[in-house]
Amino acid sequence: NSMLSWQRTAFHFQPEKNWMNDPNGPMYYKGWYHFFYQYNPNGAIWGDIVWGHAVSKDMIHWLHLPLAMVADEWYDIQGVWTGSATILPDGKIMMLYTGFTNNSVQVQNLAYPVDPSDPLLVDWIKHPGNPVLFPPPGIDDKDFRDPTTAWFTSEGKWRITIGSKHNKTGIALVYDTEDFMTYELKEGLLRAVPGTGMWECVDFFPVSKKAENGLDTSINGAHVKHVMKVSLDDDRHDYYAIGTYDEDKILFIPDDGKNDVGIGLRYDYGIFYASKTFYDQSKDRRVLWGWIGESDSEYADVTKGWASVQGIPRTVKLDKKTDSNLLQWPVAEVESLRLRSDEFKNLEAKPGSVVPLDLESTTQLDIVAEFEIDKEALEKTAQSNEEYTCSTSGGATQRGALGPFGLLVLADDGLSEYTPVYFYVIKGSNGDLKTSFCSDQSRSSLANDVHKQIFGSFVPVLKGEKFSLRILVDHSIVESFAQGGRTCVTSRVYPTKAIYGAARMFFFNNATEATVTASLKVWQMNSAFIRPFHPDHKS
Ligand code: DQQ
Repeated sequence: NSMLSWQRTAFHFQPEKNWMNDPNGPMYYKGWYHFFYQYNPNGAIWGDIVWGHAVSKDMIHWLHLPLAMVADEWYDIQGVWTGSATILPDGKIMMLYTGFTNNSVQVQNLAYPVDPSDPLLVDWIKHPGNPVLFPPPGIDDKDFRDPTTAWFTSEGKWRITIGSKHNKTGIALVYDTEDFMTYELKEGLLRAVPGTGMWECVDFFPVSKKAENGLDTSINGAHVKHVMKVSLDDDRHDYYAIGTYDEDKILFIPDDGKNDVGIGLRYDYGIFYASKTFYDQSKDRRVLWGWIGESDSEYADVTKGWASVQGIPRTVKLDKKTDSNLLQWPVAEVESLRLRSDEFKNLEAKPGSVVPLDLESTTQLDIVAEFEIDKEALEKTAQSNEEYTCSTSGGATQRGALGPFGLLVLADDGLSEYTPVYFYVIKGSNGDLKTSFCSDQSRSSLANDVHKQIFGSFVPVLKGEKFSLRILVDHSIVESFAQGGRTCVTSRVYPTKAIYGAARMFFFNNATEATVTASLKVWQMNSAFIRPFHPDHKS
C-alpha cells in the first residue's frame, strides 16, 4: 500500500515484505557479513517461521539471498527458530538453532553449509542426526531455546548455553561438546535469577578491560570481563550484566548484585529485543544486532505488508570510564551514507523556548549534538529530592529547573507532531547532577492506532563532560545514543504530517531556570542499497 510507504526505512535492514524478528547466526565469512533472521514468508505477522538470509560487504548495503532454512523436518516443522553460528579454527561453520517439532517440543538442531567454498553460503544442510538436544529432565518442552555461539574451554571442548526457566526463575543451562553432534549437560547453571521468567536469546561474551578492540568469544583471563545478556520473555526487553566468568565453577558472577542478569541494565530503553552479538574478525570488534518491532497496530502492519526492522549494528565495548556499563555505537560504516551536512554552533535557547533548525530535509539524518547548561543557573538552582522517570513522569512537557532540553525530530511546522529526544537534569541533594535520557512519543503522531510511550533511563554524565547525543533518524525509526552510547533509546514513530519534505527539526529547552547552549552537526543520509535476490546473482 503506497499510502503507508513513508514509514518504510531507507537505511535499516528489512526484507522486501512480510514479518521479521530475531537476528540469527550473524558472522563474517570469506569477505562477507552474513545476516540470518526469523522470517514469515507468508505474511506481516509472526508465524510460519523460517530463516531469511542476506549478505553485505559493510552491514549497510545488502543483497537478499534465498531462504537459508525452511520448516521441512519433523523436528522443525512448526518453526525454524533462533540460533547462532560458531566458526571453528579450521574455518568450518556450525550453526545451532532451535526447532519446534511436530509434537510442540523445543529441540536444538545442527546445520552447516553445503559448500564451504561458497562465500555467500547459499545452501545449508541439516545434520542427519538431528535433533542434537532435547529438553533435559525437569525442563518444560516449551522452555528450551536459542543456543548461543560456542566458546572453547581450557579442557579443549566447546561450550554453549541455552536459556530456560524453573518456575519463575530464569536460568541458563550449559552443555559441552566436541563435535557439535553429541553434548554433555553440565551440572549447575551459568546463572539463575529468581523472578525474571523465561530467558530467551541468551548471549555471553568477553569484553576487554583496557583495550578498545573486541574479543573472540573464546577469550578469557584476567584482562577481560564477561557480559551476559538475556531477553526476558515476560517484559520483552534485553538486559545485560557485566561480571566474571569462573570457568571451573561454570558460573557467571555479576560485578554488582543489584545489576544481576535480567534485573539491571538494558541495551536499549526503547524497542530492542532478541539481540545477538558476534565477533567480527575482519575489524577486530564485537558487533551487536537487535530486532526492532513496530509500535503501530497489527492491522496497520498487514495493510502496509511488512513489520519490523533491524537496528543499525552497534559496536560494543566496556566503558573504561565507568567500568560498570557498556558503550554501544553505530558501526562506522553507517557514516558512508552521510551526504551534505549542516553545522550549528553555540545556539542558545532560553528557558521555555523552541529554536527551528534550518535544514533541507529531515527524514534521513545522522545527528551529533552537544549541550551545555549555563553555569549561573547551575549554581543558583537549589538542591532537590525530585525524582524523574522517563516512562512515568510527564515526558518532555514536565518542566524542571534544569531540563528537559534536547531536539524535536520528525516534527511538522505547526508542531502538531514531534518526537522529543532529551536530557532531564536534576541537581541532587549532594549537589551532583542526576541525568535522564528519554525519547517521548506521546505527540509523535496524530494517528490513534499507535503506542505513544515515553522511553528512557538514567545516563552517567561524568565531571567535565558535556551532555552529548547521537540520533539516527530514518522515516519511522529514531535511534538515540547518549554520552557515547552509555544509554540508548530506540523508538518507532508514525507521523502523518511530519513526513518527507514537511518534516522539520527543532532545538528545544523546556527548563524553567537554565539557558541551554547547543552545538550540532547534522548529516542528510543516503538510502542504502538493499537489493532483491535474482537467480543470476548466483554465478
Ligand atoms: N523468537 C524465536 C525464539 C525466540 C524468540 C522464535 C524471541 O526462538 O525465543 O521466532 O523473540
